[in-house]
Amino acid sequence: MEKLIITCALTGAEVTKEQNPAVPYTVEEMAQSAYEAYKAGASILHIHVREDDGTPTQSKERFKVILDAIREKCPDAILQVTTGGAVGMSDDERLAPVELRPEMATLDAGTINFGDEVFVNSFPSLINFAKKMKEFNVKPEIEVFDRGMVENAKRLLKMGLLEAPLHFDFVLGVPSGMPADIDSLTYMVRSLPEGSTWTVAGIGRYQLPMAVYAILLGGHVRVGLEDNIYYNKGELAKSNAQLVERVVRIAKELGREIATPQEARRILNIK
Ligand code: KMH
Ligand code: ZN
Repeated sequence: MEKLIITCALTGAEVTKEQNPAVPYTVEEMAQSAYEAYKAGASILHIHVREDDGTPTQSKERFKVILDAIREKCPDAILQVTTGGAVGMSDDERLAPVELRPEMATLDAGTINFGDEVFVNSFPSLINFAKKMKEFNVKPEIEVFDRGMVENAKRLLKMGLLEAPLHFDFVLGVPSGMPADIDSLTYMVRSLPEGSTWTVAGIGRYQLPMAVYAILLGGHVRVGLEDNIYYNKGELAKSNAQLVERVVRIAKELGREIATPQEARRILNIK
């Protein structure tokens, strides 16, 4: 089995400091939280940015400042920008940080109910996102919330807009999406094109069990406050690093070593 790539999803667009004071907003908070997660063992940092008051933004300028601040503290970490942004943003707005040529960006592979809102990703939009990432030489992490989204990725691959080997993130446990259980996870894994890599992000209380399944199945793991603000039932996570540290401990106990950023680049075929 390959070494384990741990992605830390630092802040997202939905969770707030009111829910958990450890959710980072400011440049300094983002850089510090990224540094702690990286030191704990995260080789990929999944990055949304916020204004100082917590408002999500896809501003290229704000992204640049935050990416630079993170790079200064974590020089070899793989920085993965979100193009999901927050529900309701336009495609152009969402795509802005790709122009900074980060090593990776997310590509949300379909439309889904998201709380009481709809996270819209039409197929023409997917074409647009894939083209932009190809143009700027950014490796997509294909975010799939449901099984049909894998089919969208296969269509893009056939159209030559994505390049194999593909890398997927199964986001499991969003109330209207694929449930976070072992049957769903193995079904998703079986559906992938040959040679693909995958990670799993269990939402909320599913974060830990999904991570353990991925460690055992040879996949990779995403944890972080974006997806889950708790450490245990009723106990808030103290930091992003605390969530990463637990995955590192469990992986080591199970005989799975942790990938460095350089090893993660090789595993994901990032040039
Ligand atoms: N904030 C969600 C609407 C991504 O980063 O690509 C979408 C999201 C996925 O967070
Ligand atoms: Zn995200």
